[in-house]
Amino acid sequence: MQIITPDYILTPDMLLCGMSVAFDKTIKKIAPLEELKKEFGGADVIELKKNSLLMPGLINAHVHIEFSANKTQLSYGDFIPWLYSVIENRDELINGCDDTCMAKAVNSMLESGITTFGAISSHGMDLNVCAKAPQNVVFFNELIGSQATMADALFTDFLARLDASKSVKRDGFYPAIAIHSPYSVHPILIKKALRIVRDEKLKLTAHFMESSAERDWLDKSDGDFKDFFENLLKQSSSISDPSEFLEHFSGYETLLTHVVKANDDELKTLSSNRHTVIHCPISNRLLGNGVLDVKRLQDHNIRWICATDGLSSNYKLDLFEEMKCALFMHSNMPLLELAKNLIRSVTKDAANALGINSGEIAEGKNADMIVLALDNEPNDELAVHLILHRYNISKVYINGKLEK
Ligand code: MCF
Ligand code: FE
Repeated sequence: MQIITPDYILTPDMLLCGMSVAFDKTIKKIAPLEELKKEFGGADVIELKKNSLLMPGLINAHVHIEFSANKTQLSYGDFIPWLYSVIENRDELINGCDDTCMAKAVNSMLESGITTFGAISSHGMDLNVCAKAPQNVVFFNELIGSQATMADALFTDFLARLDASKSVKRDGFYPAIAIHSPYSVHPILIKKALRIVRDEKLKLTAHFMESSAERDWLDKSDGDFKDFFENLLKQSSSISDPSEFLEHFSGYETLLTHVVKANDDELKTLSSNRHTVIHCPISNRLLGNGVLDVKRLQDHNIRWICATDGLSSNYKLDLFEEMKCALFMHSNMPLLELAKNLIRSVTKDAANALGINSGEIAEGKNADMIVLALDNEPNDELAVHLILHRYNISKVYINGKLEK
């Protein structure tokens, strides 16, 4: 048992002052230090510097670890040119990203206070690094393929990757399923995968309505995707429409990434199915996809959480950076309220969306916690200050173990 003695605790719903936390793998009790010392006699007491703040470790629900080799290869500014650049550089990017490259990405997340991440695994090349990562990992095996003729082969490969991820037996590692997107996964494949989700109660995610090209292709089999599908995949029309796609997910609380171009009917469906939107503001900007209307999501009562996406569409895997960009991007929202929502989105809300027992400094929760060195006493605007000032992260605990 250990007792940590910060000056302040952000739970994240409340700011506590003068309380300490007794924990092993989980948080046992939050109370004044003297009380904890009496109750947990032999516990180690961790002393901290003045103005230290304890808060939940951050949760990055969407990242593509296998794409971590990209720095300047991929073309930014517009979705379709980006996609062509992915296809052109794919082998070089994926093969150029060995375990060392991926471990570096995972370690950079740890350094920036990320104690859980959702890895979208396209090929299973990241399994080893994710299995060994210090963080909790929701390992989303991706299913992709729009051609019915390829369905069997693609599904066999997907099942092999899913099985490999199930053979990882460690605390905090959760095999899961990602459906790439409505334009790239054939309904036959989606149905087969969803049966596994249902039978094995796995977590589920998908990219949805990221670009106008996607919107136009799914609605009208037209727009910027037309040449791509005709020339590369010999496909003249879309394999599904958005409502058909969403229908597959009814009854499964799904994490849908991007959702920038969704219409009101689709948002109603998201809301009634209790889906969560994963918002990746930097990725959206860099791929020319515009700005997610988070106010509209809130009006529809849809939970949204903030994530980085991969280094395929970002320059950093850092949720503080991501929140800062979001704070400036959504300039129509009240500043403090948005800052509080952002902090909650990468802690408590992300944990609930991923179904993990974390994201809060509360009794019974996993001891996933970070310590920040504030430079003075926090005030009512702490959420804004946390996002603006990039305070030093002095300690990172994951399941009670000191990892930084
Ligand atoms: O999230 C970004 C942009 N949207 C879609 N896909 C990806 C992103 N970063 C990497 N990808 C991967 C995706 O998982 O790119 C591959 C898929 O395996 C090809 S389709 C763009
Ligand atoms: Fe993505």
